[in-house]
Amino acid sequence: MTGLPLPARVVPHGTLRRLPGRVLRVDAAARPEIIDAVTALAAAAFDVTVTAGGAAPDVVLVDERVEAPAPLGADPRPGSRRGCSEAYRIRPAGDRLTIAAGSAEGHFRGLVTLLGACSDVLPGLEVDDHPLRAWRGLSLDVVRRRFPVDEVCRVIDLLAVHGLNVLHLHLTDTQGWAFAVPGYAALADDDAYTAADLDALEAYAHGRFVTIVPEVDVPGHVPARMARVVPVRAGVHPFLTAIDADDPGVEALLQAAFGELAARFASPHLHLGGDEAFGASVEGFARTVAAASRIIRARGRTPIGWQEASRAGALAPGDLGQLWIADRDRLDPEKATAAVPVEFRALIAQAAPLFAESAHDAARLGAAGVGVIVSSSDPLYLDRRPSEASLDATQHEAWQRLGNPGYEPTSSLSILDWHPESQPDIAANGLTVAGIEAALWCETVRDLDDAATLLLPRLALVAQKAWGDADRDRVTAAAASSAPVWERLGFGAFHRSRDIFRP
Ligand code: TNX
Repeated sequence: MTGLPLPARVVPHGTLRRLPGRVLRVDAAARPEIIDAVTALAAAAFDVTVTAGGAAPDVVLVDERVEAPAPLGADPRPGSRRGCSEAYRIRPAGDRLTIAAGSAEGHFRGLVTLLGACSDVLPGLEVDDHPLRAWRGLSLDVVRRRFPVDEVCRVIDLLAVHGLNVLHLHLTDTQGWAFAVPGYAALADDDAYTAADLDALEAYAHGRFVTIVPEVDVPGHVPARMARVVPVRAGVHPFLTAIDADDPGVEALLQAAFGELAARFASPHLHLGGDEAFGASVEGFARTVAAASRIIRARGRTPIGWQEASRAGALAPGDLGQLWIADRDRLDPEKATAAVPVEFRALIAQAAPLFAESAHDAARLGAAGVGVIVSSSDPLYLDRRPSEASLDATQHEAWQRLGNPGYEPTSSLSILDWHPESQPDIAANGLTVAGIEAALWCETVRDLDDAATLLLPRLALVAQKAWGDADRDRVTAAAASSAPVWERLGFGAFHRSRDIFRP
């Protein structure tokens, strides 16, 4: 048995040889970038020591392109890797294994699959595998919870273990600003990531074949903090303010912020936000999203916006929109008004038309020829409580405060029954699914344990969906067997879902 995602085809052939001391010797001809990436990950996640070379390697990497269907969607990787296939093939050869792939990334994927199946013996695996989708991500809110750099690295390890390849960093929000922008010292929080921190994250992610896609969210969400350095159009509530590209200094700030992201990250895509800009006028919203898109394009990058960005009319074919508002989570103004304290009623009144408009975002994206990253709040928002959490005696207390109470809980396994292409707004508008991204919003997250409880096991199931559907019982068994890997990486507080960890 391998970990998750399960390969497209796997045939076990018994044991090939023992691996004394859990040492796996990979032939020296392998390129150093692969050995480096795998050695560190094997030690951190799999308790296996990978060494290069030796006279009788356990695994031989073969440079050979493996034929496989092209993955669906947008390629998130920086230019140098574009066109590389992640497909790989594992075969027993005598008492060792060969892994064939046409790229370092393919070899890396194959080795990770093998590590998930190794114990103190080398299994005789026959595997043929390739990802269904090119863009397989996690969006991480590092504003509501400022994860230290080493914790973000653990998240990157987790992505690499499960074959995910995008870490979308949500770097700005109402509560703060998570990175330093040169020339705007007053913007950043005290514990914001420095340029050196961002460089460290980028290098770490690159070494594990993960692309970091950074986001500065405009024109909503950010103004509370931006008011320190530029004029802000004020409202009756922090959520009802907005910045406007027409105001003095705003364009220069956008230049500096996106310029810094472009300087620190090689991602072909930069994210401009665009969601929930309740305080912006229609024109101000359009101006600001257009300015951000222009600035991103001028840096040779491609803009991504949350679905509401479609309303600015600034997204063009090849750009990406990110769908997040699931039908069942669309704001019901009557219900919401009844549920909130009086001082929030103005917010609901102002937000209601924008949420109503969200029903048309998908059609607008389709008409503009924009592909979609799918992060539908159902089932991809991991701050939704899993319904089986109510049965979880060990974590009962954590679930009292963890997760967004505004969302109806749903089963962790519901992810397995979801098909992005058949989601009504996507099917009805003939949208191209450019990728899928789970999202971890961190309003209720205090530490890495809380993050673990929300992330796992669901993120591993999302990874399976991104690589392709597989038999449900095998998927749940593989999820359960991943627990030691999560524990080693520091995610031991994962949710012990009864559907997976059967009592
Ligand atoms: C909506 S999704 C948000 C976030 C919240 C999240 C809570 C999106 C683009 N905006 O600011 O954290 O809901 O689930």
